[in-house]
Amino acid sequence: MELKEEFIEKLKSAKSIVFFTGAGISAESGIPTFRGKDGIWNKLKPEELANFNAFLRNPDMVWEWYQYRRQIIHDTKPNAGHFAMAEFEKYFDDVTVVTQNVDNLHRRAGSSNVFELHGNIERNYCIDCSEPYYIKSDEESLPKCKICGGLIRPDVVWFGEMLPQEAFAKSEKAAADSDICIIAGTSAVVYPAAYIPLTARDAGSYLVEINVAPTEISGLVNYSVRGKSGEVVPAILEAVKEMKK
Ligand code: BJW
Ligand code: ZN
Repeated sequence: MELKEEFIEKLKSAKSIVFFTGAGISAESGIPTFRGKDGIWNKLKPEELANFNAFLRNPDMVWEWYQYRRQIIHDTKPNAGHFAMAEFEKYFDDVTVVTQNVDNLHRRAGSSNVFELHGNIERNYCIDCSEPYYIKSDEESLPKCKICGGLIRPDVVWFGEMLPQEAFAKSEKAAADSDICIIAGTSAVVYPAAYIPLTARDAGSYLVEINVAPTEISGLVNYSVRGKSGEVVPAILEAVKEMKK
């Protein structure tokens, strides 16, 4: 794959790389995206599932939806895009993955510096006393807290909820300090997460977008690559290996 010469030059001098990822990076692992052609929200409404009031109105339905998604995630593996991002750590001083995904696939692929802005579907906690709760299987029906009897919810960030503040602050810093910010597989419409690449850009970082379709951010990046992240990220890694020989 032919990469833009300007990007190759940036890669040669870069010390710090930030990957900002979304659901599209996991699409090739078989996990559906939210929006777009095959997005789950073409069929299900986010406001009926991804907010706290929806959970209170119908906790069993929301829980069942998360259990269904956990099953898909457990049965899948990271793909070439996740693995290639993890391998960047061999070639650059600072590599940070800032992800909106809750699927844990970056860590499973070996990335060591991962900030999860929208939580992690493998964790749960009590809505009343915040006690963490570990589910035994993807089939378990909605559990109650052993301490206070409260409802157990997934540890993900729903609409109207705050993002984990420390992870967000560290992501902003990594973005501001980065030489290159690679935005992969996100529609970049959900805020405040979508501020991360903008923070990088304002601080002078070189922005590269990898997506199968144009997005909100395409007009703002230095280099837009149309393609699957599972193919484009490994191609960039190959170029890096070549130049570091
Ligand atoms: C491929 C590919 C391949 C496919 N290769 N590419 C400012 C302006 C407007 C609105 C707001 C604003 N600030 C806040 C808001 C409100 C709201 C928001 O952003 N709404 C907009 C949608 C309008 N934000 C919030 O509510 C946030 N909280 C907040 O603001 O709190 C404020 C507050 C203040 C004070 C007190 C309290 C609160 C929280 C947002 C939480 C988002 N949560 C979700 C669900 C997580 C749990 C779960 O998984 O169930 O996070 S929503 C969903 O969208 C999920 C994702 O992480 C997120 C982003 O989606 P993503 O990853 O970009 O996926 P897609 O599907 O959109 O895109 C996939 C892309 O991949 C596409 O572009 C494809 O083309 C591409 N693709 N295959 C490469 N192989
Ligand atoms: Zn409790």
